[in-house]
Amino acid sequence: PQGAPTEPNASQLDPAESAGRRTLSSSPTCRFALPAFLHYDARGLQLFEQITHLAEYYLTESEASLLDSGGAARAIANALPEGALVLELGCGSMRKTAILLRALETAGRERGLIQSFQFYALDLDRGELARSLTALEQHPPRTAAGGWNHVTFHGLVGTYDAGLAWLKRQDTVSHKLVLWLGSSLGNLTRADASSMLAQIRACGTVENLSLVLGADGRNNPATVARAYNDPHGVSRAFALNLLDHIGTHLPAVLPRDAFEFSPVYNQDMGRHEVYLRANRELRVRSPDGVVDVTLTRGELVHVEYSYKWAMGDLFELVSRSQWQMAHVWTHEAQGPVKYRLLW
Ligand code: AVJ
Repeated sequence: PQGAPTEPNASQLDPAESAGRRTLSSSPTCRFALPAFLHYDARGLQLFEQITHLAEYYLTESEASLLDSGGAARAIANALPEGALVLELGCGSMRKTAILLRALETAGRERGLIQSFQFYALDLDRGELARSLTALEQHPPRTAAGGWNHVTFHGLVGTYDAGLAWLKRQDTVSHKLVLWLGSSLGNLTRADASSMLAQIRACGTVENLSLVLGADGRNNPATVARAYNDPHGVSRAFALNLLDHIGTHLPAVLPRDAFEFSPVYNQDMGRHEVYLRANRELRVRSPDGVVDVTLTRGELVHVEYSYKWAMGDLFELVSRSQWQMAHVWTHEAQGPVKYRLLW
């Protein structure tokens, strides 16, 4: 009767709103959600790669600098047993992974290792994976005469579950190192992150399995909001691409022109949230009739969480899922912005 507020919880809008970046202290009500992995078809991977080059998206650069000048890549490469299997979950373009792979190549040469490190890159799109792996293989470190001598490359197409089931079966290797970089764990709720770490833990023993985990900190809300809603519109295109991706499987079920990009940083929960907002009333029916719902005008469909982790919560997460932390590298170059690598 008084007219619906244009924004959920509009009274709780943060001052960052004045800069066009919304932050809220509680999540809007939402009846529908789609899994975040739907972002990552070939186009989605390319758009995400573009995001990682944006100055606003501070995560990639923070992690790269921990691996590189922070010395993480070198420390890990020096400690990794000869012939070890390295599996990267959700490898993307592997721009940061390349830093570690170059360190492995160098360590292999310096240590005079005979057996190569076996690098397995796991991601969802076969074409993008092949392209990224080929590009990486064609760029060995300058110090490696005649190409990569100490790293062998392999691709795996599939989900985390499939990749981890495969990893568990690899029981003849000297060591298994799992890379879960780029704050990918942020897409999982805190409870699911804990299950996922336990699931990785179950792929080996305390002696033969280790993990490198990249996690974004609970940074300044306006900084986070800008990272996920850049003025160039790449973040928006990345979110809306999910509709195109669904459209290739389910044509016209979720028409792209019926939705707007609606990102928000939820400061209390320490997570960025992305919704797609229906700009008109919309009946959504799957071809098999199993799904048949009507979205109201303005209704939100949740498509992504990006959780931010405070150090204390990370410690708790790690120990709850039966891991022991050997090292933490923290990036704090841009004042309050924190990003961590755990090993
Ligand atoms: C690839 C899941 C780590 O959540 O920060 C970037 C994806 N979404 N901008 C993130 C993403 C919007 C990214 N992860």
